[in-house]
Parts: sequence; C-alpha cells; structure tokens
Amino acid sequence: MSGNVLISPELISRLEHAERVGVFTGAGMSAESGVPTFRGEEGIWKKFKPEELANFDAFMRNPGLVWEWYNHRKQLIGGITPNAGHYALAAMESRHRLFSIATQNIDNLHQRAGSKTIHELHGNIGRNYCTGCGTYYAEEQLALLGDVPKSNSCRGLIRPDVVWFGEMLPAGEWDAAVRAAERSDIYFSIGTSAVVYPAASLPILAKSAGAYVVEINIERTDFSRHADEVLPGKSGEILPHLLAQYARPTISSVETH
Ligand code: BV8
Repeated sequence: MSGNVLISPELISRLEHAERVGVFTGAGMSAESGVPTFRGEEGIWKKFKPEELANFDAFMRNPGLVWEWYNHRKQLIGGITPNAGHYALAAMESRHRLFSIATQNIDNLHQRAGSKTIHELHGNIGRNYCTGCGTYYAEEQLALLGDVPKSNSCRGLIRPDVVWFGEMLPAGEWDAAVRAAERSDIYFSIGTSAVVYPAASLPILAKSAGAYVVEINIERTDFSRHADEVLPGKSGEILPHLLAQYARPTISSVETH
C-alpha cells in the first residue's frame, strides 16, 4: 500500500513553504482510472506500433485505422472517472500561489477532477479539426460524419486534436509549461516513463532551474537518478497521502506561472 511510502521531512517542510509548485503527468496518472498506459505490460503500444498510428503520415495513409484506434480509446475514456490522485492534485492547487499541471495525457481527467491551470502538451482526445481548413468539430458533429469524417466546407480529412510523433507541441501550452518548470520551488514528475521529448525535458529543466524535483512512479525511469526524491508507488495512493501530510492556508485567487 503506497499510503505508507516514506515521505521525507524535507519534502513536507518544502511543501509547507512552497509558493510555486509545478506538476508534470503522464499516462501512469490515469492508470488507476482504468486507462491503459503506452509502454507498460498492458500498454497500448504493445498491441499497436506508434509509427503505425500516432503520426500524420500513418493517418493520411490509413485514416480509418487511426480513427478506429482513437474511437476505441474514446470509448475507454468515456466510461471512466478521475482517480484519487487527480482529485489530490486539484485540492493541492488552492494551497500554492502558483500551481500548474503540464500533462501529456489527452483524457481530460485533470479537468474533470477540478484542476484549473492545465497545459495540455499533447492535445485532447475530445477535440477534432479538419486537416484542410482547420475547422473544429465537436464530438456530436463528428458522429454524423461516418468512420472517416471529412469537413463539410472543404472535404478535408478531420483528425483528432492530439500531437503525433514528428509534430510540434502547441506553442502556447509548451511555453507556459517551460515557464512553470523554470519557476517552480517544487516540481513533481508523476506517472511518466520520461521517454517522449520535448515533454520529458521539463523535469530536467525544473531541476536545472533549482526546483526540488520529486518523482512518483511504480517503477524507476530514465529520470529517477536526477530526482531529489523518488516516491515509489501508485500516484492514486501517494498523492492523497502526501496531501494529508501538510497544511497551508487556502489561496483564494489561482494564479498561473
Ligand atoms: C517533436 C499522441 C519536434 C497522443 C504521443 C525521431 C523522429 C521524430 C521525432 C523524434 C525522433 N526521436 C525523438 C523524437 C522526438 C519524439 C520522441 O520523443 N520520440 C520518442 C519515442 C523517442 N517526440 C516527438 O515527435 C514530439 N514532437 O519532437 O517535434 C519537431 C521538431 C521539428 C519539426 C517537427 C517536430 C511529439 C511527441 C508526442 C507524441 N504523441 N501521443 C496520444 O495518442 O496519446 S506520445 C505518448 O507517449 C503519449 O502522448 C504520452 O504522453 C507519451 C509518454 O508516455 P507516458 O505518458 O510516459 O506513458 P508510458 O506508458 O510511457 O509510461 C507510463 C508510466 O507510468 C510508466 O513509467 C509506469 O511505470 C507509470 N505508472 C503506471 N501506473 C502508475 C504509474 N505511475 C504511478 N502510478 C501508477 N498507478
């Protein structure tokens, strides 16, 4: 049970005094909600190869296959709810003057748990846009356009609003996530294998800018040796436990980094 993971007095003291906290999350954050990770034993990359699915050329070559994969994930995500880890981060936000979450996840679970300042580095599975004219389509509209949806205005292929391999991250989200990493007193890297760049460079950036960096993961990662503290275990168990270890007055106005 991760609830009895040893959290250092150093981290508790730092949390009690930290004005600025940054968080970086990956698929492991949503694992306890039932969303499969990418690279774990049950990972979705085990069944599908990223190069076949999560890149633009694969989409243009076989849009039906890529839509089948995203619709499968949408169904998965549609039936789940945020877990205790998501709610703990949402509660943590009101304790620190500057608090933000840079997430690689596209499942909307941080939003649904009530977190306010979220930078979606890899997009959101609930948004879709036309590759031709850029028009955005809501889920309800998409449902009327068949298995390989095309835009009404230009007949271009509609795609999920997610960042594929070889694609740039949304500039505004990325810049805000970098600012937060550079300014944090404490920076958490939670539930990520830290192998996909440039997102995985955020905890390294935070560390080099002087943050106290904490990794929460069920296993060691490429980043573990750089962390100031590694809390081994499930984020859905460790985060509520961490939240109960310290108190700070609630900050009324949520600011962004
Ligand atoms: C870019 C799409 C720049 C959305 C994803 C060669 C050619 C081209 C590019 C590259 C190249 N070499 C390197 C690159 C860069 C490439 C990259 O990093 N590749 C890696 C694989 C080597 N990156 C890119 O292409 C990025 N863009 O670089 O553009 C550029 C420059 C010039 C011109 C054009 C472009 C774009 C990267 C985004 C790719 N999109 N997904 C979707 O469908 O979801 S990546 C995919 O992996 C997800 O988005 C996810 O965010 C990401 C990382 O995975 P994790 O979230 O970490 O999940 P994972 O399963 O790996 O790990 C889960 C972890 O949780 C594990 O550690 C596990 O132990 C832990 N865990 C499990 N359960 C729990 C837990 N922890 C705690 N509690 C639990 N309960």
